[in-house]
Amino acid sequence: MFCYQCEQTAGCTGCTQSGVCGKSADTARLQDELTGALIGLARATESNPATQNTYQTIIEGLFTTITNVSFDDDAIIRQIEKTHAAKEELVPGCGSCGAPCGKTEDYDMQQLWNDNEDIRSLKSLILFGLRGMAAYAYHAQMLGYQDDEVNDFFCEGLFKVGYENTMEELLPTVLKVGEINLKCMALLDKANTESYGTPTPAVVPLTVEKGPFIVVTGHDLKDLELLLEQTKDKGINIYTHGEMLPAHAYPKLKKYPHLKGNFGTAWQNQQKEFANLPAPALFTTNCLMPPKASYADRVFTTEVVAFPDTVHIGEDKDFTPVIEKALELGGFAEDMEFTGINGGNKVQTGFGHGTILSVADKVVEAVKAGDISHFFLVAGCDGARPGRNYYTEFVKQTPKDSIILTLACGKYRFNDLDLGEIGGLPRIMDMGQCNDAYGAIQVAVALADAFGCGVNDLPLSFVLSWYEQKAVCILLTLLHLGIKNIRLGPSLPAFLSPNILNFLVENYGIAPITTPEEDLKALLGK
Ligand code: FSO
Ligand code: SF4
Repeated sequence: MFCYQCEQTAGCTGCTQSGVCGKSADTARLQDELTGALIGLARATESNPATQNTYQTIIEGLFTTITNVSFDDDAIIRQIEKTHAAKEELVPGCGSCGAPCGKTEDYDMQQLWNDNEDIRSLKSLILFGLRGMAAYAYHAQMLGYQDDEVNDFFCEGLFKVGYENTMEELLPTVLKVGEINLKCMALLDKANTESYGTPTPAVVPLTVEKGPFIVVTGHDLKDLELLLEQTKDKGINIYTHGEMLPAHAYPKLKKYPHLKGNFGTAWQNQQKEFANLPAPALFTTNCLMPPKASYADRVFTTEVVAFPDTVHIGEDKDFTPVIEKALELGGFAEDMEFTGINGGNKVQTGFGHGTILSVADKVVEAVKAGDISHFFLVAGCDGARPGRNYYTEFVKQTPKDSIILTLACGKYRFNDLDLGEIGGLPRIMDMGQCNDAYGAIQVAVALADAFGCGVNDLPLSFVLSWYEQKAVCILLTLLHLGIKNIRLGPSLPAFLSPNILNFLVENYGIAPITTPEEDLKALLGK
């Protein structure tokens, strides 16, 4: 096997025996096969118009191959079959053609992994970016939102991964992933806010009340809504986990009185946090770690998330098995007070672009009056590798007159800290899930407009943490927008070849994180 798509890849170069994430060599091979089939399907759309089924199959297939989504070989095989069927729908009889033209065959991913390192690097950026973007497109689709340009670009991008071999073509496509991902995140933002209302600030307790409960993790708000509906008046409380925390800010979700609070921290702590939990956990997306035997019977998956021998909730979205498990386990006998990693007993969320921009005048005034000296976007994924406490220390050391905007699961490193307020706004503001990077971009652009300058001229620094492929598409969006001097950690992606890394350093000033002290000094220009 060969896989180097995430931050925890073996030896910082690539997993070759089995995945650090728990993915087996067989699963990795099947995921390559699936990707090769998707490239074949994308190629078939060159001369045959794609259908709704084509797009859906591509989006699902790409999402399936993201880190910590599917460990289930049977499910991946079904996805490969579905991809072949989608191609058959486009070009009937193609598979049994006596004079194969070679234009619709599955692509062999070994060609990519064994390619020249710069070509491989650019193609990896495109492929991994497309995988991340597919997750966002999938969530939007679940709420009934689609965009033709986004859908078509999945085909275009996959085609280039398979069949384009010049740096001149691949480099602009890398940036185009960022451009289209911005549209995709805008689509999901629209889908989320039109479906559930504009997020407003919410204080979320970390206490779990006595009695039966269900923990919901992942990014899919539709799944949470359906579960809230199905558990109404059943004496079961619902707690968010990981990337589901921002759900508490959406008016149409927080109206459910049994959506009580948040349990646990970021994904990499799940094996510890779920071990003794008297409740089931529902995974709506990544990041799923292989469940330990001690709690495997309490893990439920849905959508493309899958693990062998755990109960999967299918398209009918009948959560009865999860509900029955919650009632059977019964929850805690007494209220349990949990804390975040810094000892805080509550967290805040809901500072999306709607909220921040509604007080934009106040923010601009505070900057002009010298009450706010700097903004930091400290955002991205959490992970298991040592060194990620950099982000906790960084936030703790930021000047008292600075604001920290955050999003995605990396915030659990510091979101229970109380760093005080500036002009009635908390110094740490959680903008939402990783896809809400769209909101952070809106805020940055609005501030730049208000000050009559470019985003790079604002007193705003990007300090990002990455783990999996959604972080790749977001990074490409920031590059597409011309954002410079991003600090990236905890380590740089293994799929950046030295030449491609040089290109990013020279053109965008991307730099690896060092120490909080050094980076703060550099970013504040001291
Ligand atoms: Fe985290 Fe996992 Fe949102 Fe990712 S839970 S690591 S970037 O899936 O998607 O932030
Ligand atoms: Fe390794 Fe990450 Fe790939 Fe898993 S997803 S096999 S940990 S590189």
